[in-house]
Amino acid sequence: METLLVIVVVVLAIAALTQAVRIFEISSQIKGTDTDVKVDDRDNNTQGWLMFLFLIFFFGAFAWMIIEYMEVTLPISASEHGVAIDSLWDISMAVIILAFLVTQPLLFGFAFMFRGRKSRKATYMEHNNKLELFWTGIPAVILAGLILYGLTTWSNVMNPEQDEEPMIVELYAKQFGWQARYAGSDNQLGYANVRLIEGANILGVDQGDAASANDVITSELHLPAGKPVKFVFRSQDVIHSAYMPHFRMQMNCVPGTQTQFQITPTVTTAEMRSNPEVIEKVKRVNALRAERGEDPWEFDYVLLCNKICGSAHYNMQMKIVVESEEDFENWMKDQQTFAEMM
Ligand SMILES: [Cu+2]
Repeated sequence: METLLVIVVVVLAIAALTQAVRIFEISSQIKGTDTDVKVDDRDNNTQGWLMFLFLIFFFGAFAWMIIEYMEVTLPISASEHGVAIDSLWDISMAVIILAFLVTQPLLFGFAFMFRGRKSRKATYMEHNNKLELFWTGIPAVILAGLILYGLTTWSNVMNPEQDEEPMIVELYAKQFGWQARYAGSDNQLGYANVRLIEGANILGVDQGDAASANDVITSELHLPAGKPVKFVFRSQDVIHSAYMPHFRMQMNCVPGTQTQFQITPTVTTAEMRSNPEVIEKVKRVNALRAERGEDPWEFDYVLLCNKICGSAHYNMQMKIVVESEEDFENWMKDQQTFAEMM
């Protein structure tokens, strides 16, 4: 709140100052006094050097940001398609950073090198087709390449090769939590509708549908590593967004319709916990938690909501456990089917 007030005060102060200058200019015009400031080489020098210093500050801030924040980025992708998403990200960032590193020294460097001087006269140039072609053509070709690459990646992610029948799991969103519904041994989800929600049947699963009897509803998401899983998303109330950062997956959950996303988890929770990057992250987080007297934290995959859906949105999450197929089967055996629950 305090920060907001400071920002408001600064913005208002700038606005007031701008208005004051305008009033001064208008009043001088009315009075007929000359407001043109005479610029000499000393002013040009000051401005030129300020441009140069800004360039150094800008690059320094850029370097600091990379050193300071690279360690809080996500660890390696825990899903098959995530590797392609990461390459797309890395290449896009490489192009953007390269453009930044080339254009900014040109912009501020030229402003410094060619700062005004009494002895120097600027060349008047009206138009140059070659230059226009150069600075329109190059970005157009690079952007078209990036867009094409992005579209191909997207299309491959959304239409994965079906060598194996994916396991069907429904992810059900409501303010403010998640529920998973496994399709059971028939791998077919029973029909469900928000109008059928009653008592313990919190997902509105149709008890009359034969496919619903062996569905399994859980509040923790367990996945076998190396097996494709197709998520079907439903929402009960508002638009939520199922976000699994470690698997590079996100899909909106929209009331009244179904959306879907297929992934293949590749790294088990235990393997990710022993990843050096994750070990470092856990150490850093736990050092901060210890300072506050909080219990240590252990790494877990999470499903988060990535749409601001209400007051407890920030805490709308579900634990994900990726394990061996055997461990998954054992866990599944302990779960109640929908028929047993009812
Ligand atoms: Cu939400």
